[in-house]
Parts: sequence; C-alpha cells; structure tokens
Amino acid sequence: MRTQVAIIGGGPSGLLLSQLLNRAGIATVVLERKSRDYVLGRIRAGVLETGLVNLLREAGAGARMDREGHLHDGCHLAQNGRMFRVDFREACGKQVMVYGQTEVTRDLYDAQDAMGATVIHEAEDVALHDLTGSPYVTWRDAAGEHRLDCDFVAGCDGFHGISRQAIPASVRTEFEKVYPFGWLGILSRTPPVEDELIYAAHDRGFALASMRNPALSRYYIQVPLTDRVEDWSDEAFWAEFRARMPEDVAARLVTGPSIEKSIAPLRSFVTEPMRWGKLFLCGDAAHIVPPTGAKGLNLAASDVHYLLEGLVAHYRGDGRGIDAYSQRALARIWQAMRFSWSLTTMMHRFPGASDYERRMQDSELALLERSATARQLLAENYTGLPY
Ligand code: RFL
Ligand code: PHB
Repeated sequence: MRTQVAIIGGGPSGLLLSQLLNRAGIATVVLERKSRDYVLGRIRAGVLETGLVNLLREAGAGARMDREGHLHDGCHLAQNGRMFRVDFREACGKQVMVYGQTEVTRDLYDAQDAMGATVIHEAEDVALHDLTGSPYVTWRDAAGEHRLDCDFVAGCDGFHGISRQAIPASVRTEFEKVYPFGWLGILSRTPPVEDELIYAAHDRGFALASMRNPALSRYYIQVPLTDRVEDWSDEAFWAEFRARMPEDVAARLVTGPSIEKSIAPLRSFVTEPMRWGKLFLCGDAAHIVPPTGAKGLNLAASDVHYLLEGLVAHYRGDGRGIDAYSQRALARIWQAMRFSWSLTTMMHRFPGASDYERRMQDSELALLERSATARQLLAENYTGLPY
C-alpha cells in the first residue's frame, strides 16, 4: 500500500490533519491502535479557541458544532468564596466555543467517512522505518502484517505513542514539569451551575465548573496524586466541590449520579524539535499542558494548521513551510505552556507552599479583579493567540 502522508493516531489531531489534507487533494492513511468506540469513549477537553473552530469549519466538520456548541463571552474566577468575571469580549474582542472533544472527534470521523478516507482501527505494533530516507510504516492486525509506503509520517499518536520515540534520543531535548496533584473529573446529567465556566481557587484546593450542554455538566476538583477514583463516591465529590465554590453557587448546584469519573495527573512536557527527517510530531505526541488553561486540544489544532500549510506548499514545490514547521509550532506552544503554568500556579494549592507563596497567589487574583490590563492579558491567552 502507498500514500502521501501516513498519519499515526486517530485522535483529534490525526483526524483533523487527515481531513484537511484530503480536502487539499493530498492522500492520507490514518492508523489508530484502538477501536473507534474506544476513542469516542474518552471524555477530555471542552473549550475550543477560534482557531480550532475555524479549522473545523474549513474541514467541513463544523456544522454540528455551530448548531450545538455554545459561544462564551467570558468566565468567572473565584477565590475563597469571592467571585468576579473576566469579560473576553470586552477585554480582547474574542470568544470561545464550548463543545466537547468527544463531539469534535465524532464529527471528524463522520467527515472522514463521508469523503471515503482510509482510517484503519486496531492497528497493533505500529512501527516507523527509514524516516530519513524512503519512509514506510508497518503494523499488524487480525488479517496479518501490513506495510504502508509514504512521503511523510505525521506522528499524532498522543503522549504515550511511538512516534516521538522514533526520533533518536541524541536529537531530542525534552522539557518536563510534573505537578504534585491531579484533577478528579466527573460528568453528570445535570444542568450546569452557571452559564459560564468558574475557575475557583480555595484553601481546600482548586475546583472547576464546566459544562458540555444545558443538560450535561463537567466538574473537577484538585486531588492528591495518591488518591484513586475508587476513593471518591459521588457524594464525597459533590460535598468537596460544593465546599470549594462560592456559597451562592454551591446553594444553586444540582447534583446527580456521575456518568464518568476519572483522575488525570497534571504535567507540562515539550519535546524539541518536532520534525526529524520525514517525520512530524503533532499534538500531545510532542507536548502536554496541565488542563487549567484549556490549551491541550487547541495546541494540537495549531500544530495541524502549521503542518497543513507546510505540506500543501511542499506539494506545490515550496519546501520552506515544512522546514519552518517545528520552529513555528514551538513558538506558539511555549506561549501556551507559559499561560497554562501561570494559571495552574495561581489557582492550585501546592503541598508545602509558604505563606508568602500563598499571598502571591492571592495578589495575582486581586490584580486580575482590579486591573483591566491584567484581564486583557488573560483573555488574549485564554481565547487563543493568533496562528
Ligand atoms: P490523543 O487525543 O491522545 O490521540 C492520540 C491517538 O493516538 C492513538 N495511539 C496510537 N495509534 C497507533 N499506534 C500507536 N502506537 C498509538 N499510540 C496511541 C491513541 O489511541 C489516540 O487515539 O492526542 P491528540 O490527537 O494530539 O489530541 C490531543 C488532545 O486529546 C489533548 O491535548 C487534550 O485532550 C488534553 N486534555 C485536555 N485538554 C484540554 O484542552 N482541556 C481538558 O479538559 C483536557 N482534559 C486532556 C484532558 C487529556 C487527558 N489525557 C491525555 C489523559 C483529560 C485527560 C484525561
Ligand atoms: C472541560 O470542560 O473539560 C474543561 C474546561 C476548561 C478547562 C479544562 C477542562 O480548563
């Protein structure tokens, strides 16, 4: 089998890249290790920047998002019970779209099906070969062993994928920060407690009130890394969540059984460079941010944007875009890294933090409440820096 671009990973970055390349007349094959149902069962991000919203429309996969997604003009920040609003529209003239990653992925699968694109599921032992020469990919499935020859490989296989490891360790520089806590998240068929997201700093730990639609809420609390999901009954979650929200919000909270519950550790990670020979890394395969800034999925989208531009230009005879890919993508990634780190640092309770560090966190939040300039900076970063 032969294609132009072999895409490893059928998550949002792989599918979006495949969809946009196909529309530009460039052939792809997507190889995904899991089944489609498994991929669609993951509950992850919920906030889309304008850049991703526009890419989904460009990909012909934005119609349901435009019907069912919700544009938000701002969000709330709370600190030990006090709450104030950051108005994105007023601060920087932009909005975000609240629409779940699960739905984005489903829409991309449907769009790929509609154009007859090749997405191969349950591909095991995917391996990349001759990445600095004539690249090819091998894998195994129920039907046996397979080989796919290609011009390029896009490594869109997430943080635990194999693509990043295919770059020799001597070429890679990795940057990592592991936070000493995780987020326990639940999804419940209850009306969201507020129309917009609430990011709440509290002495008991951080909490976030988010949503998927008017009947489906997504809530999170900061928990120690040693906690396990089994330790948290729904009742215990609701009690802790309520305790961290401002009183009037807590009083309005509608609770119900969780339909998903999971713990995600918080980590920042970047690998440089994002290109080696004919291999390009995209999305979580190259970088991870803590979810506080809602940047993970959005960074995957900006990588896709830069890689798409580079590949389209390459097939028209101009190689400058793929040569600049790593540098262009990383410049934006490091800005989002900084933003996610600063929001995470401001909002969470760190074990062993000094009183001085606590006062710094309070002062950062007070600055945001007082200063339109500070809110502008937050709003510009939260709604997404331009591509
Ligand atoms: P994904 O979504 O991880 O998709 C990678 C795909 O590659 C497949 N794969 C392989 N396929 C073939 N061969 C192999 N050897 C393979 N190894 C892996 C996987 O099965 C998978 O289908 O990466 P992608 O496409 O780059 O998308 C990135 C986003 O998913 C990610 O940035 C965000 O979801 C991060 N993230 C969140 N971001 C936010 O902005 N807001 C959030 O609230 C938020 N919550 C989360 C998150 C990530 C989580 N993870 C990774 C555990 C919550 C969690 C739990
Ligand atoms: C979510 O809805 O899952 C969500 C929203 C905003 C974040 C993180 C997660 O910062």
